[in-house]
Amino acid sequence: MEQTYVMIKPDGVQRGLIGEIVSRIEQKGLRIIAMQMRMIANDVARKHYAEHVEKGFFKLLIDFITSSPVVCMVVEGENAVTAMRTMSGATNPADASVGTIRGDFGLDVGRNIIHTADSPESSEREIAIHFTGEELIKYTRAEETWVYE
Ligand code: DAT
Ligand code: MG
Repeated sequence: MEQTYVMIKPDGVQRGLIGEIVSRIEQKGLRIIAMQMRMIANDVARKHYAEHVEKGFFKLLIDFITSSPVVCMVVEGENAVTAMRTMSGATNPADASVGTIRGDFGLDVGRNIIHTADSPESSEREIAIHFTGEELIKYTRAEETWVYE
């Protein structure tokens, strides 16, 4: 089982998409093993987006992600990283396929609703930034024998 870090961004929360997004994750068969609404502190945001520090959009990105509550999650399942990236869609909602979260609900790259880690290594790094080990809850969902062969 793989774990991935997922975050409903301020626009997703403000637009009332928490339920829709959580519902899609549940319906996919993935297991949410940690979830909390938070205000992201500036230093946490800078750590989270460290790979983009040199980009022209970095300041806007940090201002945006710290502007309003986000919902932080750890999601577990077989190939969870790829599954969540596929469900989220392309970075720019203009390029994201219909049926993806960004494709269905977004229009602007700076308001793309959801963050999902881009690799198992990024996942591990991001989970450690946002959660402690004790906050990750070990359990199985009753339906999992009907999700996995
Ligand atoms: P992703 O969120 O798909 O992993 P990323 O890591 O390349 O994409 O970028 C992180 C976020 O930064 C992205 O979700 C939205 C913002 N961003 C990326 N490229 C941008 C651009 N060209 N202009 C403005 N914001 C951008
Ligand atoms: Mg990224």
